[in-house]
Amino acid sequence: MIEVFKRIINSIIRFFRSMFNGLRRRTRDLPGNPDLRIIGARRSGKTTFMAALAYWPNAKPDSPIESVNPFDDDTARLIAMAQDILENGLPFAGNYPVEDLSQLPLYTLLIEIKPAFSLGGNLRFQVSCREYPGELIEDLRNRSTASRGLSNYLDDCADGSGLLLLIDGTAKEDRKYAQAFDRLKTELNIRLTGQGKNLSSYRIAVVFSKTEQGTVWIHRYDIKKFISLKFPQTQNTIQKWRKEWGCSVNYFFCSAFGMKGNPPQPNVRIEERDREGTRSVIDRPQYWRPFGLVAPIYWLHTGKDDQRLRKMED
Ligand SMILES: Nc1nc2c(ncn2[C@@H]2O[C@H](COP(=O)(O)OP(=O)(O)OP(=O)(O)O)[C@@H](O)[C@H]2O)c(=O)[nH]1
Ligand SMILES: [Mg+2]
Repeated sequence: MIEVFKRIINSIIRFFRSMFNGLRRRTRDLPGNPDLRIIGARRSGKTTFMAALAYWPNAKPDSPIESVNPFDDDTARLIAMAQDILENGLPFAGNYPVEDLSQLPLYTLLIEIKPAFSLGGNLRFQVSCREYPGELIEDLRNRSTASRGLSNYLDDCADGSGLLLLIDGTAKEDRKYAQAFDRLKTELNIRLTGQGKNLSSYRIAVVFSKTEQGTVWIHRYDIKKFISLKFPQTQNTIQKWRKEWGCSVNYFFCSAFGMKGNPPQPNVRIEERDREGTRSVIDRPQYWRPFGLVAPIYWLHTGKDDQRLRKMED
């Protein structure tokens, strides 16, 4: 009798253990496939951001990100370009406006992140991203040029589900960004309300690139202070945008090239520096490890700010 009872108890324990392990390991797919748009001035680092994200070089084993995988041919080509160009210490050629927007590549990635606690499985989500040429910022500022090209880009942008504004953190062009984003707000408002979309559910990630550079790096623990010191007018515009739409805005730091060594130094060779920002290439490709690239994408998708993804240092 006791033997039978023991056997029953053991099989119940086995059943719950296998269920628990199954739950632990199961990868959960986040619903939805956000379709993001990246806007930023010339050489703010848009192509490099996407390429570094897609390539995801030298990930640390304890990184909260399990993997980043290409989902289509455009993205596979971007990775090949990252290997050919960035890994050989060269920069990308700039992107230029096109007549037909369907020619613009739409990069689709499958990103898997580890659970915040050891219990629970990985989380997987798919995201598409389209990069616009930096000229758009100039066109937005220049109210007299209501070019058809600009209008086409804005129409396409209004079809996206969220916006990533990329700003070179080393640039000294606060006024320029403030003016461009103010116009962008007005133009998108017309289009989104025209489509009957709810402005309050829109998300805007403001991302500062090239954070490994000293002038940005020293502010890495206080992004609010950084933006109010270096980009006060842009901050005003974005705050106004958030209030008027009742939408969500969040700020992020990132570097497509990252740091090297201990104490950490920028893994970068500077080619040129001016008001527009910094032009540079990777110094030691074998230690190339970007940071902060997934945090804004994940937030744009879920509205959740995962602090692990913001980590910049070892
Ligand atoms: N220091 C540093 N330089 C970077 C980083 N990301 C990009 N760059 C450099 O910034 C310059 C411009 O990068 P791109 O990715 O071509 O910029 P873009 O925004 O796509 O430019 P357009 O296509 O002309 O609009 C290049 O010299 C890059 O190597 C970064 O994280 N750190
Ligand atoms: Mg580009």
